Amino acid sequence: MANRIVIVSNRVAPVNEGKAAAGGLAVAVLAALRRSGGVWFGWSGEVVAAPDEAANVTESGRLARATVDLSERDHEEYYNRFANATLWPLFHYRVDLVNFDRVNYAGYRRVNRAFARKLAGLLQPDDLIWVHDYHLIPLGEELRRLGVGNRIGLFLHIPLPPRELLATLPVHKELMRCFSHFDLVGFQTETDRAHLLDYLVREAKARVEEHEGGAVVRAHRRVFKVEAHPIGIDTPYVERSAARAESSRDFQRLHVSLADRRLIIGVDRLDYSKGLVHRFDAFAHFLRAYPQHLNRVSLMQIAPPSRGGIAEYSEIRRTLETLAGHVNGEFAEVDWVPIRYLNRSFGRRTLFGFLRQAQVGLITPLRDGMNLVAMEYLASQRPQDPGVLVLSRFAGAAETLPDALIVNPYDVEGVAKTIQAALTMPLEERRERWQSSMHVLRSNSVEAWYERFVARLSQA
Ligand code: ADQ
Repeated sequence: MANRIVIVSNRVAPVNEGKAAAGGLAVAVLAALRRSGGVWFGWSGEVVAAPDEAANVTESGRLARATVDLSERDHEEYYNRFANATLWPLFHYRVDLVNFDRVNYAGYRRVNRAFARKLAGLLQPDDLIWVHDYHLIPLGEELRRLGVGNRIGLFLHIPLPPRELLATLPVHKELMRCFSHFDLVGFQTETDRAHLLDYLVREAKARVEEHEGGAVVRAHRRVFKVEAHPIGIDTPYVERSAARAESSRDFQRLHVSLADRRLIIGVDRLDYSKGLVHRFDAFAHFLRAYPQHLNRVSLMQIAPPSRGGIAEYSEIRRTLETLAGHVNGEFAEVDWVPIRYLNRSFGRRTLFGFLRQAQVGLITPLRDGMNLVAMEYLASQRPQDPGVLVLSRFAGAAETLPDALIVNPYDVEGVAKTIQAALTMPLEERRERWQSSMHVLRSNSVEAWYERFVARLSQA
């Protein structure tokens, strides 16, 4: 019989996900857990005065959701400060934005310890435990301390930077040692995988043996595997939804408002890692360099605000508002604005319908673990007349989608030139590039990714 799977992530998706607002990951995890039976453990999303000592477990069929609340202080130190204002910028190569403080690190460790304690009581001996992301890097070590001998895997959804950047973190040795307590550590790309190996070899005297599909590492008296497992999307679902969206009211509203003008689209959480300032600059440069597109092309940037409690996020929001205002002030005409900037979320189908109408998907993060929107853009296209993906070389997706037009987001002139190339690309070339990218997306769906990781973990 297959082992029971225990997924651990910072947030447990609400049960109603799988419908309109859900991300592909939540849908894939829920579907797989329902099939194999399993537990999804993590934060409920609630901040309370005194969190309960035990997890709150609700079962539906073979799937159990086990959630814990956080105290105000935990939420601030673990989530806002150490995870999102220390590890997030550091792992996205933004050493300049890191604000290290030992109090927050202690809070991060304390919450990981509490998660381990509350999870341990729910475990059965054969469970496969799969931990997700940077919030929970110490969880493996904390579970081992409690005597948990199960197989435990970690998948990092965000990048891992090179050793010299990691070493700027005062507690890098302690933090990085945590990786060795997992049996399998998975990354989005070969680049991230190589960064961990290089770090461990040079800082922890690790011995590494390369095998097909990954490395076996000996470090800190432990043996574990380090592999690249790029995530995918639910490709057929996105294709279907985008096609169905054509009859929706939002789709028609956008279509009518464009009035035969062409559309470039960007969709990102409002985050400094997504390269939005450079993107707006590049678009302004494009309008100056190719004035034939004035009043002919708009950029629609959808960017719902995230992490409002962190100063850098309010700052990037202000910067972008000012910048969009400048660009629109310089170029707008009575019947046209160059940048349509929307700070809000949309249902997934609506979003895919918007992506379908854009001749160019402009996805130019300065650093990104993978970037699912790049894939969703491709899967949303009309097969007979697909648009062109312009993709940052610094998104993990660039490793899996070489047939996109790959750009350096810091090179605003280069990006402007590539937008022009995308808008003027002949149909035949667009189709060829799109088909070969779709081949990749169809063969690496989010289900395939999930099954592959679980299979590798069960062999680890
Ligand atoms: P994110 O940084 O959140 O994910 P991304 O991969 O682009 O980035 O995923 C965002 C998801 O949210 C997409 O599915 C997108 O459709 C959806 N979304 C974004 N804006 C939306 C809006 N306005 N309305 C509705 N939906 C919206 C992290 C890492 C990534 C990695 C993923 C998965 O930072 O690099 O690809 O995890 O591993």
